[in-house]
Formats: sequence, C-alpha cells, structure tokens
Amino acid sequence: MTAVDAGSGLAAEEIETFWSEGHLVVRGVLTKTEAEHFGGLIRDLLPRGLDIPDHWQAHDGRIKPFYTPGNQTFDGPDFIPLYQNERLYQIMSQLLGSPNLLVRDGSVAITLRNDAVHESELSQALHLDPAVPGYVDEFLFTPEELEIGGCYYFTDVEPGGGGIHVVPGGHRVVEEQSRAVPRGRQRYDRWRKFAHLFPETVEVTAAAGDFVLMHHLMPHAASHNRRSRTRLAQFFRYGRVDQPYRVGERPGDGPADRSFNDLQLAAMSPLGRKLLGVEPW
Ligand SMILES: O=C(O)CCC(=O)C(=O)O
Ligand SMILES: [Fe+2]
Repeated sequence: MTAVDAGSGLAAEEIETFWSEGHLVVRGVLTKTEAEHFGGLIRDLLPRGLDIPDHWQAHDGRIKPFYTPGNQTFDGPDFIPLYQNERLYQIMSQLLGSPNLLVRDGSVAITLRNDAVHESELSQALHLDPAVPGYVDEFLFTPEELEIGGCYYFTDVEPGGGGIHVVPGGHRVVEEQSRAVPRGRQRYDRWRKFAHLFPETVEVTAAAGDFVLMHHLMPHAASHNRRSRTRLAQFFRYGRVDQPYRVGERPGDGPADRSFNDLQLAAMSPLGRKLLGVEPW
C-alpha cells in the first residue's frame, strides 16, 4: 500500500502515484491525540442505550449515523476543524491544481465487528461517488470537474478491520470505458452496476490520524470488520470553486441552501470560511 507522510505537501513522485493508482494514504494528517479526540466525537454519536435511530442506516455492522433525517453531513462546530485542516487542504490544492477549493460531505461511518459469513468481504456494492450529476451524458475529465475525496481513519485499521476497499488504477478504467462509448456517464446504468469489471479489490489499511485520498472515479466499497476494534471514519470531498456543477445537483449533495449558525461560524478559520462557501475566494 502506498503511503506518504503529511509533514508538507506531496512530492512529485507521490503526486504521480496518486494519479496512477487513484488512491493514496497520507499518514499523520491528524496527531494521535487529535484522532482520539475526533474518534471520541463519533463514539459519542451512538445513543447510550445503543438503540440505533430509525433514520440512521445499519448494514452488516456498519452504522451510518445521520445528523438529521436525510442529512449525513456532520458539520457541527466540533467537526469544523476537520473540514479546514491545513495540511489536507495543501495536498488537495496541489492535486486539484488550484488554491480555490470547496469542501463537502462530512458523513461518518462506524464499522463494528461482524462475524457473519458472506460471499464477499465487501459490505457494499462497488461504487463511484462521482462529482457529476446522473443526468449528465458525458464526463468532461477536466481539472474543474475533478473531485478528490476520501476519509480520515480515527482508529488503526489493520487487515480485515473494515478498511475501505479500492481498485488500484480503477479510475483509469472508468475513464477509458466512459470515453469508449457515447454518453459515457450513463454507461453501466449510470456507473451503478459495474462490479463485474473489477473482480479484485484491495483493502486500505492505515493508522489513526491518516487520510485515505481517493479520485472521484475510483471504484470503492466498505468491507466487513472481522476484528474487535471498531473502525471510525469520516468522509470529505474537495473540488475546485470553478467546478461546473452546483451544490444540490451532485450525488451526495445536501440541500443547495446550506447555512451555518453562529457556533459553526465561530469555529471556522479564514480558510474554513472559504472552503465552506461562507465567503468567496
Ligand atoms: O465506509 C467505507 O469504508 C466506505 C463507505 C462509502 O464508500 C460510502 O458510503 O459511499
Ligand atoms: Fe462511497
């Protein structure tokens, strides 16, 4: 598994690895203390009585909390530092070729041990989370269209520990397969039924505080956690402010009229205010 230290931006060969593999582990974006802190916030989302709210999702030991019904974005004041992390921002702007970025998503996953025997180690269908709305016929493959997402691990994820699965180089196959036909964005039922193209996947193991970077056309899926340690993760996606599609149009978008209260605003740095769209770049 390719991994780099987050001390500064990525080196030229690390950037090359990201473009060729479509994923990269950036080590130590958070300190161990920070990872423990944010992991604690996620543990605290679980109701003390362990009754999983009706509006949350729970599949095969993977619990997906919802902040409010229909809304997976955890962007309360305590979570704001993760959106505006300086090192992650630096890396994202290197890869996206612009300092002027926006951040979205903020969904959380808690993957508990699951001993059930399944045909596949994946607990989700292999899927893309593309930054291109489903009604669009063609991907543009421009830097403006690109989104780079991924997740923080707040716990150490060892093999079989519920790590996200990816397909090294899979984003390039998605591009080739889309370019090969007219209306490539619509291929394989809008790129929702393509698992047969990728029989092999790789689990991304990493440590608490690492960030798993992923190209938005990277095929990926959650996996069963066969270990005692619960996997805690939170997902973020960065794109350029000149992205052709607006908030509210793309898969995974929340409502277009996103607004923040005084406590959220108080937690935002000058960078965070721009990344979260409160102030223009
Ligand atoms: O939890 C994971 O490892 C992956 C989750 C994911 O890709 C999703 O929910 O879209
Ligand atoms: Fe996903």
